[in-house]
Amino acid sequence: MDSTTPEALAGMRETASPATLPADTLKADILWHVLYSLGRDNERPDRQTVFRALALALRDRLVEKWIASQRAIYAKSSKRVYYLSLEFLPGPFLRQNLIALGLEKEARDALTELGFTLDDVAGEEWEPGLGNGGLGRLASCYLDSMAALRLPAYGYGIRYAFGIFHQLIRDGQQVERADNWLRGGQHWEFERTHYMHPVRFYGSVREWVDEQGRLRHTLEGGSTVMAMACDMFIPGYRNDYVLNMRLWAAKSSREFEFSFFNTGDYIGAVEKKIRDENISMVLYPNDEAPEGKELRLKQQFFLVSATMQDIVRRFRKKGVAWDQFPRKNVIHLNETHPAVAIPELMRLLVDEELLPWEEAWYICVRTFAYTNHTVLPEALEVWPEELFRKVLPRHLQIIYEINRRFLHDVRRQFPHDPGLLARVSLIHEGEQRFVRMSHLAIVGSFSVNGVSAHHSNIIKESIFNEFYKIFPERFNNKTNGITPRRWLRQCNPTLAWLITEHIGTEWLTDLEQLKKLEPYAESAGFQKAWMEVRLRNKQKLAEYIHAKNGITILPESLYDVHVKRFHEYKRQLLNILHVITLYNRIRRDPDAGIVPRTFIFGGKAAPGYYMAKHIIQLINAVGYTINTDPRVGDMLKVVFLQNYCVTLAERIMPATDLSEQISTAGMEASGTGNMKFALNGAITIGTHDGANIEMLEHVGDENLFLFGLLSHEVEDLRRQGYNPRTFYETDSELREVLDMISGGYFSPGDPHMFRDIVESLLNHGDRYMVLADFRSYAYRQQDAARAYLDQPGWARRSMLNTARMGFFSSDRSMGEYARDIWGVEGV
Ligand code: GPW
Repeated sequence: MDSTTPEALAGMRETASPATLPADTLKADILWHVLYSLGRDNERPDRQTVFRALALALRDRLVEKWIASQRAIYAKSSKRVYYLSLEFLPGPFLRQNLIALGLEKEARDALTELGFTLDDVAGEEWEPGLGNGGLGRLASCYLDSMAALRLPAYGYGIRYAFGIFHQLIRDGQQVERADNWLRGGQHWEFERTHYMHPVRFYGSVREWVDEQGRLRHTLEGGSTVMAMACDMFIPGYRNDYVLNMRLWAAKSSREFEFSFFNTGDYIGAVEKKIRDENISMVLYPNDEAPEGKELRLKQQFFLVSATMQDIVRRFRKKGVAWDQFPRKNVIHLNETHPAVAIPELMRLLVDEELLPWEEAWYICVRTFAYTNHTVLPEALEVWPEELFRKVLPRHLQIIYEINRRFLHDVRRQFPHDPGLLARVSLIHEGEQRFVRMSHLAIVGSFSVNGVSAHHSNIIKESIFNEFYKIFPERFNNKTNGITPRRWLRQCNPTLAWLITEHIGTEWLTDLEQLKKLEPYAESAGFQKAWMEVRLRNKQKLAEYIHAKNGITILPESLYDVHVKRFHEYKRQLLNILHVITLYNRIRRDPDAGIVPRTFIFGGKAAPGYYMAKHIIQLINAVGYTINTDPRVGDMLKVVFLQNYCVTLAERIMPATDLSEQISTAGMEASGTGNMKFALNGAITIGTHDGANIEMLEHVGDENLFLFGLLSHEVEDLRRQGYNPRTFYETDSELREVLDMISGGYFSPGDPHMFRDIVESLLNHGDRYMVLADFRSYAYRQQDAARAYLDQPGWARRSMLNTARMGFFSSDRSMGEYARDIWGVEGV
């Protein structure tokens, strides 16, 4: 019988019991979905159709396990963890889901029979770019680890119709294009079209006294938008456990407003619908610089209000008293973006459940935990009071009451420091008043954590020092981590295989097992195998670069890679100054014996961030000059890869020799790219910042190139009066580089093009201390080049980096959160 006839397919599905779909039905399931879910001829389906059908076939398996996992959580009455984040960056799902379900080989076989390869089919997936960078990606690594650890957890976020923009480089400049990731449908999720919560904005607060003489607050007027749940599944690694990430999409409250119809205003009705659904239309593309727009505040409350309704509904099912709420729930705030959850829970408890304020507050501060991800002053979120009052009038009142009581307590605890109250107040008072979201989050949470040891110390010693004195027991550190399933097993299958051949598979769920590789570091045979795998990865990246950028690079050259969001504090500018320095050395002496290098850059700049975009343009201009200069040849290449995203990171990490982690000391909270590179055997060149410092402690200083000022030296220098010009005047190589940029060497058509970059360094204070660190960076780069010439030595360093990255698994991070903050265990 022909296996593609509807009868044959239906028969095959009947014989497969739903609870245990065996793997060998995968091909039949794909063809079944091609016909019945996608409505296509299943005789010769195209690649995109096969991808969609395979996704549906896997979703069938995921949903079964998800139901079973949810039942287990309910049956155990476990305390639940709610991880609230305005951003998630899951990356493509196909390979991850296959690996977690143990279906990779079956999928390959099924696809081969259908005339496709897994690589081709996986290439059809468009990743959901529902985050900007590190913060969103961390949330997704954490969900993966929560599932691996079988934690009773839920991720909550927003299903933006448009994720982070797609970046093109045109004429050397960034151009943004809309990311229409939902075009063609979404096959991993379930849209719960009948599962909606109302979310209310605006209106005014009416105060009244009820029959018992209580003062009551009721919101009147305003407008209501519906939040529709969309669930995506996150499977644990081969453990039959599946969590969900619930993303809310905005839907108009009524399909059409009847009042408009009554007045015959049909178009007015449609316009209201469109306005409402705008709430979840687009992710704000600003990283570490809040936009302060009304729509963004509405997005935050939209997530919070819908999620709180879900949490309360689940809690109510159990019929226990409200004072048990913190024993049964913990709500984790990923940065302050969802911190309006604190006044929202107070509103639910006080206005709706009629609990006394003190009791409600007692519940609140035992329920919330807050992670801070930045100390950059411009990144700390504040909202103009007027805007807050307009959008969330009752919440502003509640914040004022929280603040009144908090300041009262502070005054009693520190009676002799009158200035203190203004500094810790939840409200910044000045010409204009602002709500300080970080202060709200600290006061309303039982735990406040930083994301690396260094960052957590800075929080305690400087930016939140006064809160640390008030609530010392709340402050703690949880160093970030990354999931080894995506960032080694999936993205670097050949290296993963080499490792597994020698130490078995345990490292996949216990990354400290990589330590067992250390004895092989001296083995010539293993070194050779290691370097062969790495070279093949580098060849593949060279092919990709050739296809995308038309640039030919030497796979044997040193791949020196700087990929992350563009931000002045991340100092891509310092890197390109060094590139130009090498270029000048080659121009002066073509036989200088410089190690052939390929510099690879990637990353997006916020569309309104002028300087970041300008630096992208400079890198591309320098690249053009160098790549077309015949004197340079293969000695130096500069490549800018457009649209850096999770998918592209998966190509780059396995092929990198030198990882650039060169932020101004004290400014990068942790970094997580640093960990991904090192796990794949890259060596780091970096500053004493964020998690670099802990990486150094683990890999040893002979295996990581550290340079530059320390955090306290940056501060001291700034306090003493930093004069960047002295570096310009005393360092002739540096001077030559800056003069070339400002003199139009890289922009012959427009000699002034990059002048303001040099201005920012020489005449506007060089806020990120690029010039102060230049010389020590250049020296350390020379050390790196020398080390690369000794290939066995490099192989040893590379392996030891991988072998010693165990600590940086997100399983370790999540284990610490679960034990020390949340008080939960695996189901
Ligand atoms: F400013 N991070 C980020 F703290 O990617 F909100 N986007 C952001 O908007 C912020 C932080 C915010 C990053 C940090 O820069 C990085 O150092 C850290 O590793 C990452 O968050 C995850 O903790």
